[in-house]
Amino acid sequence: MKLLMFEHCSLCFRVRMIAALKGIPLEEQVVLDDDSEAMISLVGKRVIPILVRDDGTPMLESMDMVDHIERMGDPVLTGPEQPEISDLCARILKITPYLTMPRYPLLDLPEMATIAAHDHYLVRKLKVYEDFVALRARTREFISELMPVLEDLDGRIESPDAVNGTLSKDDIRLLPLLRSAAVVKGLTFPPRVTDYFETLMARTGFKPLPVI
Ligand SMILES: N[C@@H](CCC(=O)N[C@@H](CS)C(=O)NCC(=O)O)C(=O)O
Repeated sequence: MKLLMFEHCSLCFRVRMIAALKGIPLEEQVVLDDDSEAMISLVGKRVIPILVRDDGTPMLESMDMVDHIERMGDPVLTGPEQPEISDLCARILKITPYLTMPRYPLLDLPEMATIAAHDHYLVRKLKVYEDFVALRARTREFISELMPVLEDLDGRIESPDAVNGTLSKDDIRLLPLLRSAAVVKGLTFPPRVTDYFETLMARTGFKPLPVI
Protein backbone atom coordinates (compact mmCIF):
# COMPACT_ATOMS: atom_id res chain seq x y z
CA MET A 1 0.00 0.00 0.00
CA LYS A 2 1.14 3.50 -0.80
CA LEU A 3 -0.05 6.74 0.80
CA LEU A 4 0.21 9.99 -1.12
CA MET A 5 0.46 12.57 1.62
CA PHE A 6 1.64 15.87 2.99
CA GLU A 7 3.69 15.70 6.20
CA HIS A 8 1.56 18.43 7.80
CA CYS A 9 -1.77 16.86 6.83
CA SER A 10 -3.80 15.62 9.80
CA LEU A 11 -6.07 13.44 7.61
CA CYS A 12 -2.93 11.75 6.27
CA PHE A 13 -1.74 11.20 9.82
CA ARG A 14 -4.95 9.26 10.58
CA VAL A 15 -3.85 6.68 8.02
CA ARG A 16 -0.20 6.69 9.07
CA MET A 17 -1.31 6.28 12.68
CA ILE A 18 -3.50 3.21 12.16
CA ALA A 19 -0.84 1.53 9.99
CA ALA A 20 1.78 2.22 12.67
CA LEU A 21 -0.45 1.02 15.51
CA LYS A 22 -1.02 -2.24 13.64
CA GLY A 23 2.57 -2.61 12.45
CA ILE A 24 1.39 -2.72 8.84
CA PRO A 25 3.92 -1.44 6.28
CA LEU A 26 2.83 1.68 4.44
CA GLU A 27 4.88 3.29 1.71
CA GLU A 28 4.71 7.03 2.29
CA GLN A 29 5.00 9.26 -0.78
CA VAL A 30 5.15 12.94 0.04
CA VAL A 31 3.67 15.00 -2.79
CA LEU A 32 5.09 18.45 -3.54
CA ASP A 33 2.37 21.04 -3.07
CA ASP A 34 2.63 22.16 -6.71
CA ASP A 35 2.52 18.59 -8.09
CA SER A 36 -1.22 18.46 -8.72
CA GLU A 37 -0.57 16.01 -11.57
CA ALA A 38 0.54 13.33 -9.06
CA MET A 39 -2.98 13.39 -7.62
CA ILE A 40 -4.98 14.11 -10.79
CA SER A 41 -3.32 11.28 -12.73
CA LEU A 42 -4.48 8.84 -10.03
CA VAL A 43 -7.96 10.03 -9.11
CA GLY A 44 -8.84 12.82 -11.53
CA LYS A 45 -8.68 15.61 -8.97
CA ARG A 46 -6.41 17.35 -6.52
CA VAL A 47 -6.89 15.69 -3.14
CA ILE A 48 -4.74 14.38 -0.31
CA PRO A 49 -4.56 11.78 1.21
CA ILE A 50 -4.81 9.07 -1.46
CA LEU A 51 -4.24 5.45 -0.46
CA VAL A 52 -3.24 3.21 -3.35
CA ARG A 53 -4.09 -0.35 -2.40
CA ASP A 54 -1.89 -3.30 -3.34
CA ASP A 55 -4.24 -4.08 -6.27
CA GLY A 56 -3.70 -0.51 -7.55
CA THR A 57 -7.14 0.81 -6.54
CA PRO A 58 -7.01 4.31 -5.04
CA MET A 59 -9.05 5.31 -1.97
CA LEU A 60 -10.01 8.91 -1.30
CA GLU A 61 -11.59 9.10 2.17
CA SER A 62 -9.23 8.98 5.14
CA MET A 63 -11.68 7.15 7.43
CA ASP A 64 -12.34 4.55 4.69
CA MET A 65 -8.56 4.08 4.54
CA VAL A 66 -8.48 3.65 8.33
CA ASP A 67 -11.29 1.05 8.11
CA HIS A 68 -9.48 -0.74 5.28
CA ILE A 69 -6.24 -1.01 7.28
CA GLU A 70 -8.12 -1.86 10.49
CA ARG A 71 -9.65 -4.88 8.70
CA MET A 72 -6.15 -6.33 8.15
CA GLY A 73 -5.03 -8.69 10.90
CA ASP A 74 -6.09 -8.29 14.52
CA PRO A 75 -8.25 -5.24 15.25
CA VAL A 76 -6.76 -2.48 17.44
CA LEU A 77 -9.67 0.00 17.46
CA THR A 78 -11.81 -2.09 19.78
CA GLY A 79 -13.08 0.62 22.14
CA PRO A 80 -16.29 2.64 22.14
CA GLU A 81 -16.61 6.02 20.42
CA GLN A 82 -18.13 8.98 22.24
CA PRO A 83 -19.98 11.75 20.37
CA GLU A 84 -18.48 14.25 22.86
CA ILE A 85 -15.00 13.50 21.47
CA SER A 86 -16.10 14.14 17.87
CA ASP A 87 -17.65 17.39 19.09
CA LEU A 88 -14.41 18.37 20.83
CA CYS A 89 -12.47 17.58 17.66
CA ALA A 90 -14.82 19.85 15.70
CA ARG A 91 -14.31 22.64 18.26
CA ILE A 92 -10.52 22.21 18.07
CA LEU A 93 -10.65 22.35 14.26
CA LYS A 94 -12.57 25.64 14.30
CA ILE A 95 -9.54 27.36 15.86
CA THR A 96 -6.31 25.47 15.14
CA PRO A 97 -6.04 26.15 11.38
CA TYR A 98 -5.51 29.87 12.15
CA LEU A 99 -2.50 28.83 14.25
CA THR A 100 -1.12 25.96 12.18
CA MET A 101 -1.62 26.95 8.51
CA PRO A 102 0.51 30.12 8.85
CA ARG A 103 3.27 28.08 10.51
CA TYR A 104 3.61 25.12 8.14
CA PRO A 105 5.52 27.10 5.47
CA LEU A 106 8.12 27.93 8.15
CA LEU A 107 8.79 24.30 9.11
CA ASP A 108 10.92 23.06 6.23
CA LEU A 109 8.36 20.38 5.36
CA PRO A 110 9.03 17.98 2.45
CA GLU A 111 5.84 19.00 0.59
CA MET A 112 7.34 22.51 0.38
CA ALA A 113 10.88 21.40 -0.41
CA THR A 114 11.12 23.57 -3.52
CA ILE A 115 10.43 27.30 -3.68
CA ALA A 116 7.75 26.56 -6.29
CA ALA A 117 5.99 24.10 -3.97
CA HIS A 118 6.36 26.47 -1.01
CA ASP A 119 4.88 29.40 -2.92
CA HIS A 120 2.16 27.18 -4.39
CA TYR A 121 1.06 26.42 -0.81
CA LEU A 122 1.14 30.14 0.04
CA VAL A 123 -0.88 31.18 -3.01
CA ARG A 124 -3.44 28.44 -2.32
CA LYS A 125 -3.84 29.12 1.38
CA LEU A 126 -3.71 32.91 1.24
CA LYS A 127 -6.88 32.81 -0.89
CA VAL A 128 -8.57 31.56 2.29
CA TYR A 129 -6.42 32.90 5.15
CA GLU A 130 -5.44 36.22 3.49
CA ASP A 131 -2.44 37.20 5.64
CA PHE A 132 -0.25 34.70 7.47
CA VAL A 133 1.85 37.38 9.20
CA ALA A 134 -1.30 38.99 10.59
CA LEU A 135 -2.59 35.60 11.77
CA ARG A 136 0.71 34.72 13.46
CA ALA A 137 0.58 38.08 15.22
CA ARG A 138 -2.76 37.00 16.70
CA THR A 139 -1.26 33.80 18.19
CA ARG A 140 -2.04 34.73 21.81
CA GLU A 141 -5.68 35.44 20.95
CA PHE A 142 -6.14 32.08 19.16
CA ILE A 143 -4.39 30.20 21.98
CA SER A 144 -6.76 31.87 24.47
CA GLU A 145 -9.73 30.65 22.42
CA LEU A 146 -8.31 27.14 22.18
CA MET A 147 -7.39 26.63 25.84
CA PRO A 148 -10.95 26.18 27.19
CA VAL A 149 -11.56 23.52 24.53
CA LEU A 150 -8.36 21.71 25.52
CA GLU A 151 -9.39 21.99 29.19
CA ASP A 152 -12.72 20.34 28.32
CA LEU A 153 -10.78 17.62 26.52
CA ASP A 154 -8.48 17.22 29.52
CA GLY A 155 -11.51 16.38 31.66
CA ARG A 156 -12.60 13.71 29.18
CA ILE A 157 -9.35 11.79 28.69
CA GLU A 158 -9.81 8.44 30.40
CA SER A 159 -6.30 7.09 29.88
CA PRO A 160 -2.99 8.21 28.32
CA ASP A 161 -3.31 5.14 26.06
CA ALA A 162 -6.71 5.99 24.60
CA VAL A 163 -9.09 8.92 25.00
CA ASN A 164 -12.00 6.62 25.94
CA GLY A 165 -9.86 4.10 27.82
CA THR A 166 -9.50 1.66 24.88
CA LEU A 167 -8.30 2.67 21.40
CA SER A 168 -11.09 3.68 19.04
CA LYS A 169 -11.69 5.85 16.02
CA ASP A 170 -11.91 8.81 18.42
CA ASP A 171 -8.14 8.46 18.89
CA ILE A 172 -7.74 8.42 15.11
CA ARG A 173 -9.68 11.71 15.00
CA LEU A 174 -8.01 13.32 17.98
CA LEU A 175 -4.28 12.53 17.95
CA PRO A 176 -3.66 13.99 14.44
CA LEU A 177 -5.32 17.25 15.52
CA LEU A 178 -3.12 17.45 18.63
CA ARG A 179 -0.05 16.67 16.49
CA SER A 180 -0.92 19.68 14.32
CA ALA A 181 -1.67 21.97 17.28
CA ALA A 182 1.62 20.98 18.90
CA VAL A 183 3.55 22.97 16.25
CA VAL A 184 2.50 26.16 18.02
CA LYS A 185 5.19 27.53 20.29
CA GLY A 186 3.61 28.94 23.45
CA LEU A 187 0.69 26.52 23.38
CA THR A 188 0.93 24.30 26.46
CA PHE A 189 -1.45 21.36 26.55
CA PRO A 190 -3.17 20.67 29.89
CA PRO A 191 -1.56 17.79 31.85
CA ARG A 192 -3.74 14.86 30.77
CA VAL A 193 -3.70 16.04 27.15
CA THR A 194 0.11 16.22 27.33
CA ASP A 195 0.33 12.73 28.79
CA TYR A 196 -2.08 11.35 26.17
CA PHE A 197 -0.28 13.09 23.30
CA GLU A 198 3.18 11.94 24.36
CA THR A 199 2.09 8.37 25.14
CA LEU A 200 0.18 7.78 21.92
CA MET A 201 2.74 9.52 19.70
CA ALA A 202 5.43 7.31 21.23
CA ARG A 203 3.27 4.27 20.52
CA THR A 204 2.96 5.24 16.85
CA GLY A 205 6.74 5.76 16.65
CA PHE A 206 6.31 9.15 14.92
CA LYS A 207 8.15 12.20 16.22
CA PRO A 208 6.08 15.35 16.69
CA LEU A 209 6.46 18.06 14.06
CA PRO A 210 8.87 20.94 14.77
CA VAL A 211 7.61 23.76 16.98
CA ILE A 212 7.57 27.40 15.89
N1 LIG B 1 -12.90 13.61 3.26
C1 LIG B 1 -11.52 13.58 2.78
C2 LIG B 1 -11.05 15.02 2.75
C3 LIG B 1 -9.74 15.19 2.07
C4 LIG B 1 -9.32 16.65 2.05
O1 LIG B 1 -10.12 17.57 2.26
N2 LIG B 1 -8.05 16.88 1.79
C5 LIG B 1 -7.52 18.22 1.71
C6 LIG B 1 -6.21 18.36 2.44
S1 LIG B 1 -6.32 17.96 4.13
C7 LIG B 1 -7.17 18.52 0.29
O2 LIG B 1 -7.01 17.61 -0.50
N3 LIG B 1 -7.05 19.78 -0.05
C8 LIG B 1 -6.69 20.15 -1.39
C9 LIG B 1 -5.26 20.45 -1.55
O3 LIG B 1 -4.44 20.18 -0.66
O4 LIG B 1 -4.97 21.01 -2.60
C10 LIG B 1 -10.71 12.70 3.73
O5 LIG B 1 -11.07 12.59 4.91
O6 LIG B 1 -9.73 12.10 3.30
